[in-house]
Amino acid sequence: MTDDRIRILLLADTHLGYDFPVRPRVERRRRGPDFFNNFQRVLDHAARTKPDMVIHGGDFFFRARVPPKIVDMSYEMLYKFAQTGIPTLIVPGNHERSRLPPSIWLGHPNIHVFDRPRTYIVETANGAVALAGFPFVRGDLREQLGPVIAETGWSGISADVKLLCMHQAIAGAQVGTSNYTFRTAKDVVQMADIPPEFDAVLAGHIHRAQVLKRPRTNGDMPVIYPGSTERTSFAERYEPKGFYEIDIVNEHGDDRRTVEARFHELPTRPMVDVAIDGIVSPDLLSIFLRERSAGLDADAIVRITCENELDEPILSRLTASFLRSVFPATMSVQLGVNLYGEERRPKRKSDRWT
Ligand SMILES: [Mn+2]
Repeated sequence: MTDDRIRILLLADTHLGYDFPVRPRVERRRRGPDFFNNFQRVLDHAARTKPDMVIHGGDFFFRARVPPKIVDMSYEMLYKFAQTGIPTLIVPGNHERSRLPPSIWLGHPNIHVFDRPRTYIVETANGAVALAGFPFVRGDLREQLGPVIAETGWSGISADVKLLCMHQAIAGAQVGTSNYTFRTAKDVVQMADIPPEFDAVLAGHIHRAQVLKRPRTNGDMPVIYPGSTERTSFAERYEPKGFYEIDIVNEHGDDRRTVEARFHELPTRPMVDVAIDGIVSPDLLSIFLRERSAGLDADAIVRITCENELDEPILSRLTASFLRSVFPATMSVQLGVNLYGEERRPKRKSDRWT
């Protein structure tokens, strides 16, 4: 490794606060701590390896209104990390409705939020990096995107490296177990609308880690999604979770820079489906589920699904307390939407994944 590279750690979609009730009514294995643990693992890695900056691509929290305790826990982790002196930039995502809850914790001089379209400059030993970014933009991007990118002021700023940070779906991004691909919908960023002068796009919103390419005459521009740091739904059950270490290398001594991205995987608990066959008799349901759970990882996240329509006597037994009584306390158990028919499914296919 040479010394003239600019090193960036990129993470996104931490969804802090997910399944983390402040005053839980029932004792059961929650997924909330998994999300905090992986966020802490990323910060620990960064504190050890000391990149020039850390960028969070958005969906820091799991939703817009977060209990003050969750806000404080999350920001305190961020604040402690900022004490290392490493600049940390955050793009507000759709889950926080394009705006992070205000707090004195965010006032740390090393924490920078893209609270509006703007460009931050981070000076490194190997050059100045201009980071243009904007909070998540809802709805039709065909008219909005150009002006929003222009509003960051990126074109008037001189720097050695220019990066564009956003929390949006970009054409070509894939999600889900059947590889749903975002293409031409009006809320999808089209590659041609990304100014070719940027060295790379660093993005959140898509929960599967992937690197896309924006074609250019002088070499493709990488568009990097680190994905979520934990699985937010069963649609992500086969995806490795983690973050990217990105090196920007000035190999040729001229204006051309090479962008290298290495994925670091984080530990996650396995997600498994346990299907109930419609022919299981209600009296044997607990034995059936106990047998199924015996073969699973002790930390499994279990989803109960059905292979065919279930009768009312079976459905009425599938209560939360029943499930807690048959599955080990170390597992998290949830009911799949297919148990209840169509009406509870999300309206849009892509809504499930971001
Ligand atoms: Mn997200």
